[in-house]
Amino acid sequence: ANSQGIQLVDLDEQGIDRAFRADVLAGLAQEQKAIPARWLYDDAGSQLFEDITQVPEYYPTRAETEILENRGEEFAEAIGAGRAVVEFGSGSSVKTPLLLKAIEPGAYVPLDIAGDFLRAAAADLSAKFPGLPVHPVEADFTKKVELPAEVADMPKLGFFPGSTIGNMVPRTAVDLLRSMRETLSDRAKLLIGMDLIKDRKVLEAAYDDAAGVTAEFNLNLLRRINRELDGTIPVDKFHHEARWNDTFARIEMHAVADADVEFAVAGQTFAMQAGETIHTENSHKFDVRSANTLLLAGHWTPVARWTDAEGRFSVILAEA
Ligand code: AVI
Repeated sequence: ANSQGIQLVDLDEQGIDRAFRADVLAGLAQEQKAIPARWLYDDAGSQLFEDITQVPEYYPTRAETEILENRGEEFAEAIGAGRAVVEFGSGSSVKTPLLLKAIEPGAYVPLDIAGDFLRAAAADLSAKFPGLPVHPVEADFTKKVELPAEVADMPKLGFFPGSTIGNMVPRTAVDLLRSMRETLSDRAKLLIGMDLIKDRKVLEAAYDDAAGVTAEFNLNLLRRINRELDGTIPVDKFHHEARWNDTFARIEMHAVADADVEFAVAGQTFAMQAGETIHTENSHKFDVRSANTLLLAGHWTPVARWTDAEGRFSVILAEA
């Protein structure tokens, strides 16, 4: 199974990321080859994801932004003022200000594993909201995080936009939601973005745009393996595929071999037959019930829900 965990970087004597190597070697040894999606996001991959959010077929970013832009008054009423907003993952430059503008927060606490993104996001927000106390925390939020003493007495609002929860298989998603619940403690609320099940053609197009940006994003993982793990994967003999898996209600990204290929990675050899794939990402989609069930399993009670005008994406408010 593919999942998106987070770990601090641990380099060996050659400067190779041990966790990356272990995940890739284990994933390529499986019958259905699979590499955890978190490895898509090196510098090139992160930039390509930013580019994806701009392609016409990829609606989630625009749909969620529309909700955050238009429903500010309802957020303010449902959430209340004075909460410490704890954002899981470095704040995107657009979405976070929309929320902070709407709800009169008591403080802003961005959590991220990557210090650079974190400091940039914190500086950005401080400039936009001069009176707002900002307390960045560099941490792995898949586990309980100790929040700064300054926000100890404030009720918290967790913020997890983007439907990133959908990139995890349900058991990993449930673990994360429970960790968030622990981090945010009693009286907490959680505002979370969850993308919705829809026509499979729309979904498949969103993950296979005509300009080929998502294809580039996917195949960049193979290039990264070649760069960082001394790999010889013939990337030009692979193509990108976005598949709807109806059983698990998810889009899957695969890198499909166009011919029989052999290659080496970190000293080990692998063979694939034409048509065989490396599974590189899951993006689960939800309906009202599956979203609610996931939240409840994660120790959160859903209390309000908003969608964009076209009903493509949901933002859900839940209580501890
Ligand atoms: C980051 N995540 C929510 C994106 C998604 O829609 O699952 C990643 C992505 N993969 C391909 N396109 C976008």
